[in-house]
Amino acid sequence: MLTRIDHIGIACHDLDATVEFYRRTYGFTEVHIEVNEEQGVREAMLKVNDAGDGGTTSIQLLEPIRDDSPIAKFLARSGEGVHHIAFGTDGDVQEEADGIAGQGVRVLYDSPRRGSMGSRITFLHPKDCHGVLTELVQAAEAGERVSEG
Ligand code: CMX
Ligand code: CO
Repeated sequence: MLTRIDHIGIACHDLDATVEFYRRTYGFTEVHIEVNEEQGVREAMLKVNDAGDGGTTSIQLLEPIRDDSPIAKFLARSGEGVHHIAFGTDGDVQEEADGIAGQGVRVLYDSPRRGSMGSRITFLHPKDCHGVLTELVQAAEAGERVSEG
């Protein structure tokens, strides 16, 4: 089951400046920064709240590290702004994705890839979700969390 908003993904040109804006303006001080080579981003997760199901709800700021990454492409076309929403599941993310694929929604990955802090992620095509790029997230168990970069 999808039990929370895990995060809102926001594309930005300058990660450090945008993190500073969120800290200063909203007081979100719990920040985790990492590089995800596969996704082509340097990213920051700013925790907004505990979600009550063991997960959290965060703002994910995304700065491209390559010109051919999805975030670079998005910034070139649309500029800075909301890029995707991510729902958190309390179960297996692939099972969740399979169920949604069965309703005719395109799932972008054959199997989950690595997201922030060791989570498992996949995406649904925005054209099948009323214009919203949608991510599904299974948080790592507390003991499995890995941070990189
Ligand atoms: N939200 C809504 N619509 C979007 C979109 C977005 N973020 N990105 C692209 N689109 C739309 C475009 O507007 C375009 O629409 P039109 O055909 O009407 O013009 C259409 O989708 C195709 O756009 P495109 O630029 O050709 O985009 P691509 O097909 O190359 O890529 C997508 C789109 C979703 C398949 C690609 O961005 C992707 O694979 N995303 C998943 C991975 C990702 O986003 N990683 C970064 C975040 C990592 C993280 O969250 O951890
Ligand atoms: Co995301």
